[in-house]
Amino acid sequence: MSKPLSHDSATGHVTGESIYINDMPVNGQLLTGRVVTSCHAHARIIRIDISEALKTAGVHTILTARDIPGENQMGPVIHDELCLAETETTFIGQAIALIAAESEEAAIIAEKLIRIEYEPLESILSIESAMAANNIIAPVRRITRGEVEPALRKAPHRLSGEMRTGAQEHWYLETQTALAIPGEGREMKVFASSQNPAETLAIVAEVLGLQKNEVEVEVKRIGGAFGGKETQGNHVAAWAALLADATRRPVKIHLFRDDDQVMTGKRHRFLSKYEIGFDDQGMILAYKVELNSDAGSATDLSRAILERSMLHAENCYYLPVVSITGQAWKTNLPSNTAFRGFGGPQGMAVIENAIDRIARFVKKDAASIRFLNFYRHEENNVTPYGQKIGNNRLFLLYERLMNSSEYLGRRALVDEFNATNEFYKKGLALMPVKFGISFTTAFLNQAGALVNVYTDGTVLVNHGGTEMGQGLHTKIKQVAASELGISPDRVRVNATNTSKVPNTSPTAASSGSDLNGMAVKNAIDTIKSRLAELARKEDIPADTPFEELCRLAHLNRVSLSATGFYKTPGIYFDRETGQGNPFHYFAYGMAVSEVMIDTLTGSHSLLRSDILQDVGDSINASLDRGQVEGGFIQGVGWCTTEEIKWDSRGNLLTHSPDTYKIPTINDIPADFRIELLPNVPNDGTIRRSKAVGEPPFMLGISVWLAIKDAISAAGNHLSEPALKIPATHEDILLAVNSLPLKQPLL
Ligand code: MTE
Ligand code: QUE
Ligand code: MOS
Repeated sequence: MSKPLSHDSATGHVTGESIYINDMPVNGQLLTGRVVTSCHAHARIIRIDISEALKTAGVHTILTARDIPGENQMGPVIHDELCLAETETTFIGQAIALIAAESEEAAIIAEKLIRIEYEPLESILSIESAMAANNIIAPVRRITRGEVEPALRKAPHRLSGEMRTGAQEHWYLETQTALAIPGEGREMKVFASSQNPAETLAIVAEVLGLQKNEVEVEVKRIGGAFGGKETQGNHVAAWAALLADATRRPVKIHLFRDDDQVMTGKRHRFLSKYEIGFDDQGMILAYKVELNSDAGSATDLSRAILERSMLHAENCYYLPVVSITGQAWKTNLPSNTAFRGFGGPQGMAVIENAIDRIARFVKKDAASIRFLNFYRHEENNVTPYGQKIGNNRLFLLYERLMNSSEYLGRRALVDEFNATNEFYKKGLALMPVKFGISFTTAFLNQAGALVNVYTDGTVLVNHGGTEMGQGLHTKIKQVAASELGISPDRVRVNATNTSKVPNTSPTAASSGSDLNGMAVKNAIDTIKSRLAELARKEDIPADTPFEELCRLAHLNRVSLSATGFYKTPGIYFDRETGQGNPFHYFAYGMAVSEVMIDTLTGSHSLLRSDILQDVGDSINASLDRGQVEGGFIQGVGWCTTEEIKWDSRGNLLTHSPDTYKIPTINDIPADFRIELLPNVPNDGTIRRSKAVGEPPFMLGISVWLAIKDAISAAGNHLSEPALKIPATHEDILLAVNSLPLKQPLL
């Protein structure tokens, strides 16, 4: 099944030898780039005066919008995002001017001498005020099955409410960084920290007014991305390229942590409204949900993210009658962007909260209500968007995890603990996840590769995916080695480069190894069939070593280099009707988490989490476990401590690690048990594996549900705790204190 090959960079990261952009040796000509940004959320720009700043020693150039040789544009899908602001600013942190200087110090001195005169305008800083002003970013979207209003009216029981999920900062360890090196004429080479080198190339070419064949983008590795460098890595690349083009010197921009947090977009916060109808058993009969996202000031990927939230609004549950609507709202905040899960977590959180409420209403354990409503084979196995659920793993996961986590026994222990402790309360919850694998934008489901075999039998693999810590290059190396039947140390995976493999998709949607693995296999199949033909013609014995075969191929003038291509078969989605088959398959996972809260302080501790994840036949079990751990904990952060706040002017208040709390070693479960579901090959993918990058994120919601269970226990499970995501200690305390009836003294 899996090979114990360790991550490509395991030693390199620990010893510090792995090269990031900031470690690259550049000649003595390197200049530092600095971005001057807006301090108003919404204002007219009256005047920009750079004359004093330009006199600063060591400053080479200062650029504003009018100096852009090409198009002033960096929107990835909709062209509604300026590279540099012109007459108006639409969020705090928006780029207005660029400085290239001999040193960071000189650039900072110059920045202070730039005079920008603003006329402040009214700003919109919340989803509610965007709604009141009808400030939409895209037309409303709908997915429906049946008539929801009559079905809700007919249901024996109904619950309705509102659910808020918060923004989230990516907190990649390497902040946004790019190094642009001018070549001959106006050629430009950019070393980028980007999940999407092809799009970085497109944006750089566009702002410089160049053809795509004049720009080259290379990505060796990214110091973490999590979706934050799918589009927004393009911004620093475009700014650095503008400065390099103007000065004809290499220019690097490496954002300070606080600047990065202020300037870049985050996970979309959502304000969602729902109504759910169900019977006495807790079986769902009808569900109506309105998903509202805060897009920020420009479109970025908001449409695709909203779409994915709608396609995950039912999570693992069959909804006979359903109405899902989605709206993205425009505010004066940085444009929100991709973040692990890509809307999935926001859509799922609403129904998971609703199911919790159903369980409390019918006085049954929430896990049993989840089980009752699961998709079932041959009966209720069609999603609201018309895709059939094949290879449903929910029952396999549920049975195995309920047993291995000893759910029922621990439920009794938790109840007993709660009956005998006044101030500490425990909570337990199960959370299932079904995550659709494929870009819902069909054309993105393609990949390319270029495989070079050398005459000594060693192999250099180029593919379109980027390495951001997830271990993609290690998996690709294993795929190439096993397809060729050689040892992995004879295979090297090259830095991702747009001149080797062009027109690629972002490394995103968890499909990096699915897509690029297949493209690499396709290239290797071509080389293998050439070698087989040679062996037949020349009567070369079957046991000839690979390197000898390669040498003979060269002598017989057989090409040892091939491109490969892959496109996912059978996927389509009609946005108008909200129907189709958007996903190649589903990745499933399940988690049980147990927490304890302190009802006097609102603090919580995560006692134990058991996770069971379906990764098909794992290509590399160590890497997959790493993704499950990291994804889960990042989800726990979103659900508990990571809270983003802005002041009334739109200034980010939580702009550094002292005010924004990501999980640390103390936040992992005291008892953490991860298992990969055994013996579940996934037909039709590379090595029958499954995607793993994003799905475990949403299992973090189990911790939130467990916290809610613990708060509920403080009120004898008689009332519904009002809780948002994240449930910070403050929220927990407020929820406990607002329970109408607290548990009486012992
Ligand atoms: N793991 C690490 N270490 N660093 C990352 O930036 N990004 C996640 C996930 N795991 C990320 C990560 C996201 S958002 C995605 S979409 C996938 O990795 C992308 O890689 P894959 O498609 O190769 O799984
Ligand atoms: C999941 C994703 C992405 C997605 C759809 C998903 C994603 C992404 C895009 C996208 C959509 C339209 C574009 C484009 C990108 O869609 O990451 O450039 O024109 O970038 O279901 O992760
Ligand atoms: Mo991941 S959010 O699809 O980069």
